[in-house]
Amino acid sequence: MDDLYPTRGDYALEIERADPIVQEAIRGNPGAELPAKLERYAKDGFLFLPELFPAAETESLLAEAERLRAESLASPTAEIIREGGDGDVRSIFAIHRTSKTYAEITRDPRLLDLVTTILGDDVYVHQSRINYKPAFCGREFFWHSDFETWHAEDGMPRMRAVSVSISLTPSYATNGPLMLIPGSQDTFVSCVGETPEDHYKKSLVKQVYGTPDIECITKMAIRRGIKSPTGGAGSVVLFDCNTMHGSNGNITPFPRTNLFIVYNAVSNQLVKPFAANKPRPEFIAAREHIEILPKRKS
Ligand code: 6CS
Ligand code: FE
Repeated sequence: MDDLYPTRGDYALEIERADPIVQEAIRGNPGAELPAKLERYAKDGFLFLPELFPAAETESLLAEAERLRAESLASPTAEIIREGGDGDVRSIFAIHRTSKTYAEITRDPRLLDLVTTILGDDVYVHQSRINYKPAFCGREFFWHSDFETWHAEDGMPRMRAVSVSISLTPSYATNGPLMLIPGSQDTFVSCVGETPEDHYKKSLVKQVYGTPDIECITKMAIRRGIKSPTGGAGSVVLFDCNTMHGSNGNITPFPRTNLFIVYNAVSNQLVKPFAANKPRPEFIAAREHIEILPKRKS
């Protein structure tokens, strides 16, 4: 298969995106006006939906995250990523497969309607995780494009995936909320350096390979700015797989917990990794467990 987005070589390249951000059928149809929300998504590479989920629902989603955290400390599995290897729980993966509550939320029409409209295809869950960023000691996520990693290490061919981040706690400017560079989704920035063996064991704690060089991030941030949506628990950020993003650590007394679901177009299923020796495990990147999610009957 052609590699439209070469990465992890000796030089940093900037490649113009070859894939639509919002499906051609909507964008290319001059008669149909792109709904304002999707217009914004296409332009910025993300969309903020304040308090999409009401408090009662968000509380039960947060309770489930706390239950999984306690359970994971009692019986550790590969799906659990801890700070520094044995510290606080940083992330738990594949939660749509281990939790009934989260399996249901991945099928929620409030998310699926938007995602399937954006991608113009049936979708399945490529990755799911909870990111805990505990009070006082939550660590940062350095700048990256998710697609760069998914392409290089998982073999995702094209930019046809959407990430959904649901805040289970309020996001303040101070507790390490998601930061995004609007418009960055239009350019693929390749990353320098060959992927090490079993890279995920380190990258999920602290990512070094698969992050663009700082000159490039500086240039992008000066030109385009940095946005950081904040709001109550239950708020959602929908973002394109190539939007440059990251987040600061959390030294406040207020934890920042979020549920992260990645939807991929079924036509964009994984092939061999484009820049790694072997694919990452199924709990990080779905290859066999492909369940097409039901669209709402209209
Ligand atoms: O590895 C992944 O799939 C995701 N996690 C990290 C820390 N970086 C790339 C991507 O967002
Ligand atoms: Fe990311």
